[in-house]
Amino acid sequence: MKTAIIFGVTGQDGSYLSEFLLRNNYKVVGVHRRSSIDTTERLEGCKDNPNFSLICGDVVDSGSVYSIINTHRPEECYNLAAQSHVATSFEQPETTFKINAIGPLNMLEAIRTGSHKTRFYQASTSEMFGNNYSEIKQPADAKVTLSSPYRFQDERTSLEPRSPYAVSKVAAHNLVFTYREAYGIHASCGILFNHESERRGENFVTRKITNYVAALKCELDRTGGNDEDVQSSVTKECVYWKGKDGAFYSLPHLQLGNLDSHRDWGHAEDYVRGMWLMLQQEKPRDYVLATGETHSIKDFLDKAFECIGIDDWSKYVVINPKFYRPAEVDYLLGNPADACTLLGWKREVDFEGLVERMVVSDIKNNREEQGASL
Ligand code: GDR
Repeated sequence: MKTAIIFGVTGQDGSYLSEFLLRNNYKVVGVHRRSSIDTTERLEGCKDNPNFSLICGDVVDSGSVYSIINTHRPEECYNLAAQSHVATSFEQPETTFKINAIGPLNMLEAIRTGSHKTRFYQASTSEMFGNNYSEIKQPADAKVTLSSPYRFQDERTSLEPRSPYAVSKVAAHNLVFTYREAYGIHASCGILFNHESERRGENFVTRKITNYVAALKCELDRTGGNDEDVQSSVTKECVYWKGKDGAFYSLPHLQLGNLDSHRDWGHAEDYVRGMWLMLQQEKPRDYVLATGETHSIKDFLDKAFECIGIDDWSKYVVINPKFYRPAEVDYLLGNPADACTLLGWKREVDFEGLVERMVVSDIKNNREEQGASL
């Protein structure tokens, strides 16, 4: 039985990866930071598995990282621990840099000095490309119609980070390359484009939207309101409507920032399979995981509101400059051709399926919470 250590096990990806590895007969050691509140709710699916154990550790504490890796000497080590919120990295650049760059450095040093056979996965990101992209012209004999010129990012696109978060991830990405070349460590980076799910943190734009849409649907259903009767009040910063009992009900607006940026959104469950595939290859290297499709935040809003039968979301959404970033990444569209060809990786969930799953799950959560408070 192989052992895998996952740093950052309590996050969205950590929980899906744990479940995947346990299904594939691994012993999983999950590492999380000590906290006075319970942060393990995403691990409900693995907590009772006898092959799963949870230990405390901090990636910025080199002694802690060294001791964890050398106690277990795992076959595989996945670094998913990060300060992963891009906007927060502008407010806390030093913390972001320490966790995201010094953290993996500690792991690589522990592997180099005491556990050389451990294969290492580093969570790199499409944010590293910034506003850069590669470009090809549509070939005359192309079998599919691409936007022309076709702009994308892949493993050969150069990195132009635009946030403290992205800079910290580039540092880690380059460290992995260095340790691979200099010491022959089996270390690979997954350059993952945005990947979301029912377990996504609530301050990322997708989950913020699906949470709101679910709350709206549940409130309209509960009070007998209708989209056609809903009015928007700018002064009260809310929408309101008359319920079937004649009383007025309201919900705050959904406040968002830049709606024009484009992201390549896939489902996290597909992406953790890709992480594992990278470590099964004889030779380490970096791979892009993406869907090959891009959508704007407006497209996401369209699809999410469509899931609850609303065609026009404009009265529900207001722009709050607070959610704009000092520097934005405008356009991401990943080309996962290498991962598809060399790893045999393929995403299963498409954009529409992703949004539907998130909205349905948030409606279910909302109804359960409403039921519990009755
Ligand atoms: P991103 O994800 O920065 O791409 O990084 P996020 O969901 O935070 O933002 C996506 C886009 O939406 C715009 N936006 C808003 N974003 C947030 N969070 N809140 C808002 O209210 C809002 N309004 C508009 C943003 O400006 C941006 O353009 C994610 C993270 O998971 C990273 O850790 C990961 O590396 C990359 O994806 C791939």
